[in-house]
Amino acid sequence: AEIMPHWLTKQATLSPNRPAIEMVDGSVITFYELMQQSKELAKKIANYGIEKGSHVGILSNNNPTMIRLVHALSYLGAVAVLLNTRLTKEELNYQVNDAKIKTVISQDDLLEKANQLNVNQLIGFTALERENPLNITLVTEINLDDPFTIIYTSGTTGFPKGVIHTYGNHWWSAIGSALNLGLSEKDKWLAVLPFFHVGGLSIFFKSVIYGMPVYLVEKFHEQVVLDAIYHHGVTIASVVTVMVQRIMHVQGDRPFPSHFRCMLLGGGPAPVPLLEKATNRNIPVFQSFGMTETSSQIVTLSPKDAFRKIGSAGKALFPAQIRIDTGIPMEIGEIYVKGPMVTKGYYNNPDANEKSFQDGWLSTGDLGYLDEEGFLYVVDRRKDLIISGGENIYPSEIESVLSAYDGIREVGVTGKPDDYWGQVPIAFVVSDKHEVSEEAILGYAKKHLAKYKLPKEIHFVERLPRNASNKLVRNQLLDLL
Ligand code: S0N
Ligand code: AMP
Ligand code: MG
Ligand code: MG
Repeated sequence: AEIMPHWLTKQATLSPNRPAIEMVDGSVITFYELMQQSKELAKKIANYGIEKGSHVGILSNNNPTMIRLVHALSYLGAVAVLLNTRLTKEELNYQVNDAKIKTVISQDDLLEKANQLNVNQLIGFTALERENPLNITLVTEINLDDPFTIIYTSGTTGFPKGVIHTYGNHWWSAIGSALNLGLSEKDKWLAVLPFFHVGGLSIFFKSVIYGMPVYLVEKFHEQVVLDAIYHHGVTIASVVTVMVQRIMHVQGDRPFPSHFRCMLLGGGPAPVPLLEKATNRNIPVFQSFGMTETSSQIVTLSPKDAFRKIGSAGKALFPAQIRIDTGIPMEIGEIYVKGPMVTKGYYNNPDANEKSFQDGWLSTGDLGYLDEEGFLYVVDRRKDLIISGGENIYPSEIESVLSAYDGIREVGVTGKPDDYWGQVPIAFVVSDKHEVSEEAILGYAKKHLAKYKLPKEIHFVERLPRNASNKLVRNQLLDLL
């Protein structure tokens, strides 16, 4: 086992007075304060019987307490299961049950939703703060093989899978990123992506490992991001495509200050016209390919290659490898990845683990090719996956909800290109005997599905495209329009 000192404790001794977290209201938390606050919180959480190996659900939108909580759980050796706050109680309960979560800690504003979860203990942030700290011994060393976080990612079958990240996965993700992007004394990383996804969360592990301040934004707003870049010294920002579009729209012709050196773009495909516009405007967009399973970026394209290789996601980070199953340059095949930032597996899911790993390589399900110089081009996503504004949706999740609705005989869902979100889900319905209305279907669906998964259009059709074995052919659905 590989043992190292607890990251936050270490950084608090190396750079106690350096800002760890800066907030929009001007307040600052230093590394020493972050350590003290996280340890204090750990001792309060210990009142609830949380100990090494416990799975604790966190239901929170972006805020500093959420980050203290993740560090606090590491001081107990417990595992943080990050829950997507956009999900319905039904979707959350699937994850709560699957991850065997007994305790959820929730932001006060989300307690109404959290109250509907099947857990033994529900603790609000304020209630937790009011506890007396227990006098217990906290973790001083990290074992890189131990699990640290679990984040669910949607699966083809319609059921999400819990991706386990060890400390080692996060460590190597942070190291691989620094070896690729470089690291400067002046760096300050903008955290505006949701922290319940790995792209947002990983920024805070980079922060403690590098000794780098994070500028924490609780809710995405174009102007707040622009202010952070122009006036608060942000040098790197992690974003998804819709954020870049919205930022560029409000930015207008003003060039970015020269200290802003990297806009790390991930979470889905980037339209080539957007990349061209960014290149022409000197906006330092680094395209990347990554997934929950790879603990954030695993392939990245630097702006120096951006023009020459427009549309490519770049090359594998130093500790990582990519391979296309055909093995032939320019030939499209499935993308395989390997490296110490890649998850060792899904929680409690031997079937998925069996299917996804071959000789240490993770099969991504995505299709792409490598050019002669080894640059990756992603050409198509894993089976039927729809990505709307960086949130993933599988048609089967929507189909199984809608097909249970009285009056719907058959349903097929697919992604439709959308200028704003990239893609949105739309549904094709063969209705049963009596008439069903779009309103009624949506009213029903929203009880079961997160808002971003609700079909943006419902088309009533006579029949669905099916193949010889009567299987739905989703990629022919758009032809019905
Ligand atoms: C784009 C965001 C910010 C939009 O949310 P916004 O504007 O805050 O909306 P709300 O005010 O909450 O709601 C307004 C209405 O919009 C609907 N809505 C919200 N989001 C979506 C959506 N995605 N699709 C469709 N509809 C949406 C709301 O429902 C509401 O509707 P009404 O008005 O009807 O009530 C937000 O969506 C967002 O934050 N997206 C990003 C999610 C994300 O983080 N994705 C990445 C996940 N992947 C990874 O983490 C792995 C890759 C990775 O690590 C990475 C990714 C990016 C960058 C870097 C990295 C890296 O490698 O480090
Ligand atoms: P998630 O685990 O939710 O972050 O989703 C990861 C998925 O997003 C990948 O499996 C791809 O399907 C897609 N994706 C990520 N990066 C890119 C990219 N550069 N181009 C196309 N698709 C991408
Ligand atoms: Mg995604
Ligand atoms: Mg998802």
